[in-house]
Amino acid sequence: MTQNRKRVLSGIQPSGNLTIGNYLGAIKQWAENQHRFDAYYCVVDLHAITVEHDPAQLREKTREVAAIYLACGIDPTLSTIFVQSHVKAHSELAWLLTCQTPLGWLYRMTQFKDKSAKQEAMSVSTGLLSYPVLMAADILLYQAEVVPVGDDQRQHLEFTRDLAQRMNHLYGEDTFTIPEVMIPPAGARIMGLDNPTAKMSKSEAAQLHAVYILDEPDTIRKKIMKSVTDSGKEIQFSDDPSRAGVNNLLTIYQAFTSQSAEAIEAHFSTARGYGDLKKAVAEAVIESLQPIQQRYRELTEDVRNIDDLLAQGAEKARAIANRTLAIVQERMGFLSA
Ligand code: AQP
Repeated sequence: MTQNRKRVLSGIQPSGNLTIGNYLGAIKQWAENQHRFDAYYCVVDLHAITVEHDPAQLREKTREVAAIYLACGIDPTLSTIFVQSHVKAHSELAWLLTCQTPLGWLYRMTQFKDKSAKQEAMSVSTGLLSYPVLMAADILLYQAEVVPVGDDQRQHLEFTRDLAQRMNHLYGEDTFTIPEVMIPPAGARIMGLDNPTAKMSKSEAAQLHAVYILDEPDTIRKKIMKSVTDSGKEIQFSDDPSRAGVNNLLTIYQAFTSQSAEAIEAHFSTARGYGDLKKAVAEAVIESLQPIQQRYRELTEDVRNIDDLLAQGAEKARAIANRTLAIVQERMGFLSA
């Protein structure tokens, strides 16, 4: 059965509480499309140590992210869910690819520039710079044809394609499948509620920055009611940066309700102001997250089930990843063990 379906791979770092950005940009489209694909979804824990991290929190968040995948509807009978570090081939292929990656390609990456700018220059880890190489290894190991991600990962996907092409040129055109990016039609870039010109991120510490998937309804209401808008009152989609707050709220509403932009603008044309918009957005978010949160609570009553699923997922992933790694090692000139 799986032979006819395209292979997809994607993952999220357990680097904090998952946001509605992570849900709308990534997990929602994974769940919606899993029937169409031979799908592999991993918790990319090795990526989470590219910035300062707490070991106990990493352990806790790795399991939490896996439970959120399941709670959001990723069905382990259709999709393979696993933890990146459980499949050693990710680290091994990453080294082989690192040695073929020009430094200039890495210095160009926007995410590296943004994240390194927030740290003391001398304490920025080499891992943060080579993050895209590990991400390329994640994807290429599975010969993934499609990678469903949010808009911020577009550049890393381009990097992966360039690196795969370089490897194919050096070691044979059939070494790696060249993956395509898949970006959702709505919710591909959710912005911070406190600063609608910056992407909503799970690692951003400000209290009013993000709505988390596991936030209580009252917290969601509070955060959305306090979100930054502007001094106008028109409730319309807009790419004018001064109207980014309202545009972001409308985008969140659209992604959660699946209505067209025209229907949404018509719906809010009689609203009395941004207060009405915020209330409606908060209720749409709360209503959509409620069944996910309920399922999450049930799933985490016994974490052994989650650990068992992750062990099965890793075993299945390992078989594919090791096959690709062996081919690359052989083509690069390593003696087989
Ligand atoms: N704001 C967002 N809007 C839409 N999609 C988003 N994604 C992240 N933020 C948004 C998508 O979620 C997946 C998570 O990727 P990641 O955890 O590997 O890293 P990231 O893209 O850097 O996400 P964060 O939340 O900003 O994490 P931190 O703060 O740890 O760096 C990807 O598919 C991403 O596109």
